[in-house]
Amino acid sequence: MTDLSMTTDSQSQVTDGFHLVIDALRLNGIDTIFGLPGIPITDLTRKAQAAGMRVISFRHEQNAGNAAAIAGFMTQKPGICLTVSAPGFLNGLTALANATTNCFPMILISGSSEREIVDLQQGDYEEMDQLAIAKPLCKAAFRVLHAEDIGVGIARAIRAAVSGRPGGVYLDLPGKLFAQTLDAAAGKNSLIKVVDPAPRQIPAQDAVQRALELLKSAKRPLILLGKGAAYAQADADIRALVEKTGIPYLPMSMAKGLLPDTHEQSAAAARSYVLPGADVVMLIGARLNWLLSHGKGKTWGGKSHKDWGGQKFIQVDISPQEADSKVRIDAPVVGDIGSCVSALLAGIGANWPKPPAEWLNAIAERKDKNVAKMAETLAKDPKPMNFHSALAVVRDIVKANPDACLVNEGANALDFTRSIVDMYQPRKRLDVGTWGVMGIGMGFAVAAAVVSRQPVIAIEGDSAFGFSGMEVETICRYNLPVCVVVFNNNGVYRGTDVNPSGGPDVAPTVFVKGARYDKLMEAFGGSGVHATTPAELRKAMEGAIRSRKPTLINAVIDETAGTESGRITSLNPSAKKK
Ligand SMILES: Cc1ncc(C[n+]2csc(CCOP(=O)(O)OP(=O)(O)O)c2C)c(N)n1
Ligand SMILES: [Mg+2]
Repeated sequence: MTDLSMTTDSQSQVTDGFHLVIDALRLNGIDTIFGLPGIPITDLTRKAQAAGMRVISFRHEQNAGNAAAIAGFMTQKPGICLTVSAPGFLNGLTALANATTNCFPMILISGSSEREIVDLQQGDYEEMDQLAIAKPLCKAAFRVLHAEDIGVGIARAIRAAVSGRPGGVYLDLPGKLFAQTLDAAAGKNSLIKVVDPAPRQIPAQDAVQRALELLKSAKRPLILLGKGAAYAQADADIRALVEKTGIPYLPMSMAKGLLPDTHEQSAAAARSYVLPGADVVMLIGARLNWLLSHGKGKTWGGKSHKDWGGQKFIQVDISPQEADSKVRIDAPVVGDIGSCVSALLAGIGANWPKPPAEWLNAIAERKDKNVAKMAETLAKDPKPMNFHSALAVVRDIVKANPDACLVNEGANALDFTRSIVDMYQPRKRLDVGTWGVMGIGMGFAVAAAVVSRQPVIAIEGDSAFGFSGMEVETICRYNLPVCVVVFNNNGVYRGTDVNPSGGPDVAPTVFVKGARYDKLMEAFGGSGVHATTPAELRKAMEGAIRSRKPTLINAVIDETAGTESGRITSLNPSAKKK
């Protein structure tokens, strides 16, 4: 329950902008701020901490923003990122845009400079028209000019972030606002405790019926679970829907673990068979974006890259505008995922016919073959260690610690981890999402540890890690149970490229060879381990989970083992002219 007491002490007759912001957040059950102090918000961080909020201070705003975004995904409450004006704001903006793209609810609260000077472009300290710049990159953007409007401003930001399709919201708080005073009682009255911030959206009954009829007609049905399904926290109903229909399913990356990846209906190990093979596909909180080849082309059995594969689609989504955005959707079901799934579940009743055995057997056959092939690869012990032999270890550790969150970024380090490491619980796999953005690693790891209080394992490409690596200090400072494993293959994709000109600079994809990322962690009092074999990696990971001590393992990976762009080589243009 939210503590309704105000930070303004009862004796004083006035409150101010600082206290009203804090009170408004607390009134709405927000207890954590991820940010980076400086003018004009330093005192806000201080006073928030004094009021009992958790204030997690980062080394770069982008990481604070990513932390806020993933906290939003994990909790359905908007994650708060707090930054200073212009440069701090811009540093946080990438995370805000990424959150919006991924439908993570977050609010970027940024201090800003004097409106009168900014608007006349007279050169204020950190002058920037932040509201205008944020607008196209988020779901909504607001500015509060008067202390008595802080309550409304925060309420609007919360509603915009979590209602409908969640996303990023920008809230601009000019420096002058914080010192404005208000009668304490009037201030308290001006705050709003948002009632029902993310109202359920019940799907129309005829839409549900249409979807069920189409699903029933299928000979080769498939369910696709997206990140939206994971976000919905409708885990039991989603599992019941999958199990009662008996339909094979594919989890998108961050939906892994919604049902355990070892579930017999998972078709993940037969993805390239089920996508072109299915005749009716039910998308639940999954968009037909590039990650699903836009629902057409060869991935789906189409003749060429833009051709429809012949599937009929049911799309369960909170946004009515999602349907038909890439291919025809025969049965859109619009509503919040929880309400839609429970309506579908009610509609299927007890005697839903299982899909034809021919389809299920064909999938099982492919799965078995692929799983056996993978087991063979994972059992090898090559020297040097490669992605597979290292990930065989990570797979065991995650299996033994299903409560742990798994943060993951990189190219090969991402793709191999996604396909090799099984997840067992919902919302435990946190990764690069819709954009495939590098740099989420340490921000996500910090937030995952703070929010879940469980151990966090971050599997990081050495390039990916570099984007947020300085936050190992943050991890040590807050003594978080984070085990970072840097898959060190000396570069982006591989460490083997050479400068084609023969000049002294190394190739653009290559880093310092044999770098010791473990020493970075040691610099701040954490534990650093240099691991060159699966046995060393296993021992170090087990030790990190057991001790809950901040740990960074420099896992040396064969520099020849990766492929360019990992699994998405086909999206990578390369010069035709040699
Ligand atoms: C912000 C951002 N910048 C650049 C990229 C392009 N990019 C994709 S993967 C990657 C790094 C891959 O190298 P690494 O993390 O070491 O993974 P590896 O394939 O070597 O395991 C880069 C730079 C990106 N996705 N996001
Ligand atoms: Mg690398």
